[in-house]
Amino acid sequence: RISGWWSEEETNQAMAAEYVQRFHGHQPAATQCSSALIHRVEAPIQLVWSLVRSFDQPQKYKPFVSRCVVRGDLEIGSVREVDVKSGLPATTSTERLEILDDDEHILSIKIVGGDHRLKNYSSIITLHPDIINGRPGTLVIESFLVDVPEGNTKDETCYFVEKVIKCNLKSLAETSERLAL
Ligand code: A9S
Repeated sequence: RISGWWSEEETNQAMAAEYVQRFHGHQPAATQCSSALIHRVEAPIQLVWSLVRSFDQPQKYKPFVSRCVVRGDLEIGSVREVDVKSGLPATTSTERLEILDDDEHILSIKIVGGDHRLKNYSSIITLHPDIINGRPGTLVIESFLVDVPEGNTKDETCYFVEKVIKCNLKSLAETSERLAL
């Protein structure tokens, strides 16, 4: 080991930390919770982004979504009505497109309605080119900010939302890697 040189892993960790710092800095209030999740995908960024950027079709990779209808076109401010599969603590979610940046690969949404308990929920997902096992890959970072519902703790809320996002990112990776075969 040459002192002062970073291993590939250390470099990747440092890069991810830099991206989180730059794109995912939320300032949660005392009654809110926030965190960021990172997932490495063994597929090229263009392919992963084509799934993430489809604001009108989250069901392309989100396992809990049964259908989605968007009013208007994919402009900033467009609103989608998401129907959620049975067995979950919700049936619908109304979500607004806040950022869709095809250059920086940034998508941000705000949940503005629905029969669920996630109030003032906003999320940002960013994609970053990476080399994974010597092949073009994608570093996916998703962060969120949400109110802690009455009767729940910050930890419970964070645990619940992180569980959903982990499922979404795992499914995004599986879908992308299958398409990249
Ligand atoms: O869909 C996302 O990107 C993230 C979340 C946290 C979505 C959560 C959800 O759709 C359920 C999965 C149904 C859980 C909503 C809006 C409320 C829930 O309680």
